[in-house]
Amino acid sequence: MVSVVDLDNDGKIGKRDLEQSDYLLELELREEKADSQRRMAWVAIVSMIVFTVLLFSPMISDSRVAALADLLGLFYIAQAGVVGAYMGVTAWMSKTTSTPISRISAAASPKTVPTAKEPEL
Ligand SMILES: [Ca+2]
Repeated sequence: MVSVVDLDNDGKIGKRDLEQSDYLLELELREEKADSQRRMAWVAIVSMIVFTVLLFSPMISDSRVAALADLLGLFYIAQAGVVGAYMGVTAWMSKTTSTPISRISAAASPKTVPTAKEPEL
């Protein structure tokens, strides 16, 4: 967790410190979300591989595989859908969401940041 601290080291907790810690918290949550989505995609890939190996192993009889054929088709489609959606959404989000670099450079440009005195809380 991110706590509010004097991030710009000017000796007081101001509006800017709050904004920065808000932003750090947002980044942390975004990273957590991305981690869990990546984990889900990996589980989907690994489950497809494990299921395929299991189906070809002698532990499962041919009749059982034949009986489950329809269900297995749906299983593969669903798992591949999870992986495909993960890749698509990741690519889309990297284009649409603002990156830390773009935000920092926007905040650092003199046009957007007034040089007013930081209000104290
Ligand atoms: Ca400060």
